[in-house]
Amino acid sequence: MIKMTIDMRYGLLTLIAMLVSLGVLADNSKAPEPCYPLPSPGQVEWQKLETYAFIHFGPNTFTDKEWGYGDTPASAFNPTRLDCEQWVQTLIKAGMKGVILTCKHHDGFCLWPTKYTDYSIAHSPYKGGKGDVVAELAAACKKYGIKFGVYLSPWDRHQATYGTPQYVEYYYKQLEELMTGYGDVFEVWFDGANGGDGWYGGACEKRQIDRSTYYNYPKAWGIVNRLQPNAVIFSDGGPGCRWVGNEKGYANPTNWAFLRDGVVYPGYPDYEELQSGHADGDVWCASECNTSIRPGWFYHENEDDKVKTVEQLTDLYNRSVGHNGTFLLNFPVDREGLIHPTDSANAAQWHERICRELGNNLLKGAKFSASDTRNKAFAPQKMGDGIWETYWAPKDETTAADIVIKTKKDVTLNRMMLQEYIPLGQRVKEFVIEYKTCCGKWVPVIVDEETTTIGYKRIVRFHEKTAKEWRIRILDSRACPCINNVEGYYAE
Ligand code: FUL
Repeated sequence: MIKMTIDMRYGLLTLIAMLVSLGVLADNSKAPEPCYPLPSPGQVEWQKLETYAFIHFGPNTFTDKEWGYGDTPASAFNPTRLDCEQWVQTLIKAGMKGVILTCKHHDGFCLWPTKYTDYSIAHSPYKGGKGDVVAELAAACKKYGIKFGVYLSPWDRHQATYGTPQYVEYYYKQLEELMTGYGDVFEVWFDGANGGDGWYGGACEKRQIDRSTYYNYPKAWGIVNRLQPNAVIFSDGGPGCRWVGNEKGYANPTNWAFLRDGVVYPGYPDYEELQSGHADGDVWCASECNTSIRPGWFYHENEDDKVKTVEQLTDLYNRSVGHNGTFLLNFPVDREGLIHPTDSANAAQWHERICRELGNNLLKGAKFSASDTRNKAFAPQKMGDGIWETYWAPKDETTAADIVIKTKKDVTLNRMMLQEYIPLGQRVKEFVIEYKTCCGKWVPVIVDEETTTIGYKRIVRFHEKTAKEWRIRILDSRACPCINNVEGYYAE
């Protein structure tokens, strides 16, 4: 054996330090290098909201339509018992952390007394023209501590100027009103839908616009960023968060929080790609899974018996929040101005069920170990400490590793929840969950969907198994995995 002199040791350490600084060798004494693209701190906080609500309300509620043509008189808007506090109380019982209101839908009617058109609540019978649903909802949100968001339809079937540059200026001014008059806004929704035909001041014709250029979205987003710097901007392609490419409320099990920069715009024709994101994307843009608690977005009496069941909502939660997305659930407010009792009952029971299914972490107190760990600060036990900010990580060069979880007694599980520490990027490409049989053999649990990406949150539902030892095999990852949380549950 060669004995090293002090000089030799010093030389070796200097050489290692040089190679690390040149990027030839990884420095495993520090935190892992970020794996791009990364979310902004605001995007991380937004994803932690997990579930929030949509409210669709306006003239369509009174005319029994989904897309108003833009010619319904303002006098049609006449709720008799409108109560935004009832909405917010219902949403809180449903576990919602915020609400986004259709301040203006495609019909162009404004739920606030805008300065820029007569086609608004100020010309309706509601509160003798003195009402402002945007202000009433924003105040109720503030009172009960949930977030408030804005939907302002770019397509406007009422305005005579729609299709000209003048309309776009009008749109920006309305956006400014909403971004300044109603306190903090957590999300702004830019809808990509445009069916072409409309009333347009009586012209009653089809108007085509170039969806990728007409609205000059970067300018609209600039207004939001300037006036509401913390708001997350939703559109088909972000920039804050993206549409998930369907209106059924789910993301694919393989779901990347990335998009290729500059490719997707509101009205993007290949929107099915958005269900999984772009695996090779270079900007962070996580998915928001939107759907309505009823078949329609607006209230229709003939859908009173078609409200989504607790079962259906639970399934969607697992395929939205549990597939690395957020869940945006719409509540159509009825003609009186209230959320219907069936909708509120189902939503509240759904929330109770989620709390029951995922409320008791049976892996709490279990011992975590891993086939590789970079150093003590990133020890495997960090996955079981319940602290979001701490995580396990192996060495930089490790892109496949095993995590073993031992419990003191046998536990029966049929759900596992995994989380990546996303401030350092989304990394895991493929994993398998296994349990150890009584004869010491590792066997994969039976899952009905692919176990590929994890992201902010992945909930895996599997056929129940009883064991004392569980193993998560990370088979492939874009860089060393950084896992901050692993929980296990038994859902009856
Ligand atoms: C779509 C719209 O056309 C629907 O009416 C609804 O507002 C939904 C959330 O987005 O694009």
